[in-house]
Amino acid sequence: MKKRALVTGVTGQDGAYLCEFLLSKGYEVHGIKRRASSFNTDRIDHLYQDRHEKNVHFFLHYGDMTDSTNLIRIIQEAQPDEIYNLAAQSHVKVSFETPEYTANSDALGTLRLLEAIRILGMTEKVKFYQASTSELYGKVQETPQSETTPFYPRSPYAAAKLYGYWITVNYREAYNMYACNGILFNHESPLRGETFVTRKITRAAARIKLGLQDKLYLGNLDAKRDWGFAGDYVQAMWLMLQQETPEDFVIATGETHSVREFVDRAFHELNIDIQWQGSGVDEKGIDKKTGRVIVEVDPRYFRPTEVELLLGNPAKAKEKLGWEPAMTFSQLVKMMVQADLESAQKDIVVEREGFPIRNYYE
Ligand code: NDP
Ligand code: GDR
Repeated sequence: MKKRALVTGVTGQDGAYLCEFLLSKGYEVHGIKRRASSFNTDRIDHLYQDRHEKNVHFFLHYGDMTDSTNLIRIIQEAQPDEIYNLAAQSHVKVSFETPEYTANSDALGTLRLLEAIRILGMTEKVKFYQASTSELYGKVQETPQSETTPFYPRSPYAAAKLYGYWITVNYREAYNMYACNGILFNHESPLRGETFVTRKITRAAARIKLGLQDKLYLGNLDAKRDWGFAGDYVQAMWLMLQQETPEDFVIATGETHSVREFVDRAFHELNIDIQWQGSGVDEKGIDKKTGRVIVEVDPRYFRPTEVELLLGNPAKAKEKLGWEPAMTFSQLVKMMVQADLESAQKDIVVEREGFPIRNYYE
């Protein structure tokens, strides 16, 4: 019998990489996608199979983390062996603007899934993965951060994810469920949402190089993150559900870099070297060759409370899961810049043919 997996957040970055990985392992994969007024499946279109074909292994269901009855029905229909809860309002800055919705989908959404499993009497059959996050560490208590580092959330997103973390632990202890938290540090890819800082930088660098954009506006350049590759990280999610006993794991690279360093590296890939001038809100990045200001700070992107430094210790994952990141920081930046360069080149062709291109950036 094929193993069955249900993935929430299937249309997101991790959903796409995880589904591809599970399908390559021979799983039947069910994904939950939200109804939208236009197609929202760009990242998984290559996996799509028409239900009228034979041997279909990939199924999409309409659903939402705020709708319990819908989640119960989908789990009942799909009869999964493994559930990966990736769905979330995942943007930290946006969570300050939509705190209640973020709590509803990220915190209560996790509870709804766990309760659905319990209501359906599937606590012994289903293994559950919760997409927990390094944002839980928030205000620095110690570095590197490990499974035993205390949490101190610094945003409505992180506070909602803290609930998701503990309710997963609670259902494991109360009902003997196989439920795990993957405490994943930032992971990126060419599929990363365009408003997260890495993708915003690589997209802007490519567009500035090709003359489609003048300037890149950023917030806190001093923030430091432990950035890995999403394709490596989804493998760790799966490994967590293949162990004898359910446990929580930190997944990280063990290296940290500032936003400024990411900017330097991304532009350098395109033969643009940056000279930094000024400090704080007056800091500017100047193209050494042309003297043009190409990066500016806009305080609009500052957060009311910031997470200054994330650096993970993935030793437990290495020891117990045999997991290690395969892609280095510089390979990741290069891969993202190349993908955005190709996409900007396509935009130029489209524009040349008289069609408008998307100039939106936040
Ligand atoms: P994305 O933002 O790319 O994807 C989020 C997914 O959740 C999308 O498919 C989105 O649908 C869906 N979603 C949002 N709200 C709802 C809802 N109410 N009901 C159903 N689906 C919903 O995130 P990532 O792929 O980057 O991250 C996956 C998970 O891992 C998230 O939970 C995130 O918080 C967490 N995480 C991510 C890290 C990272 O660095 N990427 C690090 C640690 C944790 P739609 O496409 O329609 O918007
Ligand atoms: P993060 O990712 O908040 O770590 O959450 P993001 O890329 O949004 O920010 C990283 C750091 O960069 C700083 N920054 C900016 N961020 C954005 N988005 N836009 C800017 O213009 C900008 N300028 C500076 C931020 O202040 C921050 O310090 C991501 C999400 O995927 C979460 O869902 C996940 O849980 C964590 O990673 C781990």
